[in-house]
Amino acid sequence: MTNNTLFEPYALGSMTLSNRIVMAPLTRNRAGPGFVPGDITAEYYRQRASAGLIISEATQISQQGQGYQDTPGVYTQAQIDGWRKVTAAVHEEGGHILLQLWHVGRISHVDLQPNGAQPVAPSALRADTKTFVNNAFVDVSQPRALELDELAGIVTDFRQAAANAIKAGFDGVEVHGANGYLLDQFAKDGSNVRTDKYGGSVENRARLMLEVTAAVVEEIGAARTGIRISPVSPANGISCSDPQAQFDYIVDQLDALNIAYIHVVEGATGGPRDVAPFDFGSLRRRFSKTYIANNGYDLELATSHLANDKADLFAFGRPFIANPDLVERLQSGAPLAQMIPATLYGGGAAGYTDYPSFAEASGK
Ligand code: 8OZ
Repeated sequence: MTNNTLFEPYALGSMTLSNRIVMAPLTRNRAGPGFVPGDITAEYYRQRASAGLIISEATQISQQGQGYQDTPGVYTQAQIDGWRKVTAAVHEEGGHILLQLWHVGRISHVDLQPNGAQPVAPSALRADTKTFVNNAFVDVSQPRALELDELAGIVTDFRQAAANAIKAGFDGVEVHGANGYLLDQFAKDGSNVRTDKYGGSVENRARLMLEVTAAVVEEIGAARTGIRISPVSPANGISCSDPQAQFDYIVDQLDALNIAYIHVVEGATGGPRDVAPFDFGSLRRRFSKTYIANNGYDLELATSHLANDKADLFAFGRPFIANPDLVERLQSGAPLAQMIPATLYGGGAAGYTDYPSFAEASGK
């Protein structure tokens, strides 16, 4: 495998990644009080810094944007200071890290919202899904529809969060436009029945995602901005009657914004790649910069898709949990460790920073 170009450097924006393997964003629910990432989180990302690029766990841009317990934020000074330790650790190891900017929209619970308010959404349609709050999986709360005059504030929150990410030392940001959260809720007609200029047509449903991305670009520059989308994923009770038309349009517009990359969840998030018919090649062709492919990749599939120019970079999620040295293991052919599902969400070091590298595990 020594001449596999997966393990060769790649230029993304102004970064030179040491390989084409990306650590996908992974929610781990280990933020401390005030939703501040702690020293343990710096250690976790440090251990995984041999990824060509790390995309952080989804990070709420405001309290309203939070949907699960103990996820980190990026809207207070204490949170920015906490993240600074994370970015310093990754940079010390020679890695690169972006912050994923997140507003959950309707995937939330009144107990997490400011003053116990209802979560917000494009339309007052409750998702048939659960969230994790008060140490239990519970149904998400009934949301209220955002007023037209509230949308500019959400764009501003994303913009400020991007500025905060740069202050915290991140190499850039990824807008979370995937997995049934706020921007995806606007984009898809199963969750958006608005009759104003943010609902109805393909263009109208795409508007908020594109306005947010444009604001982030204006704030920190296109070379430091990427976005994650999941055109056909049913994650978090989302559905769309016209994903190809919708995401062909979105990607054309993202290309015009000149952002560094699109990160595409191909299929059902964490599930089958062939959940619904969709031509991902169409997105690849429409976007002139970097295409990061995600979902169910292993070494063989990534190698083959790279050889066939279907993607530039490959994001691995769950394999990074139990294999901090995933890149080295893939390159050397070392076996992969299996993660322990019970310690995926919440808790402390167990199942977080205590997975050894292959060298440590084998005493080498
Ligand atoms: C798993 C659990 C909670 C949140 C996503 C941010 O799907 C998430 C997430 C994943 O994008």
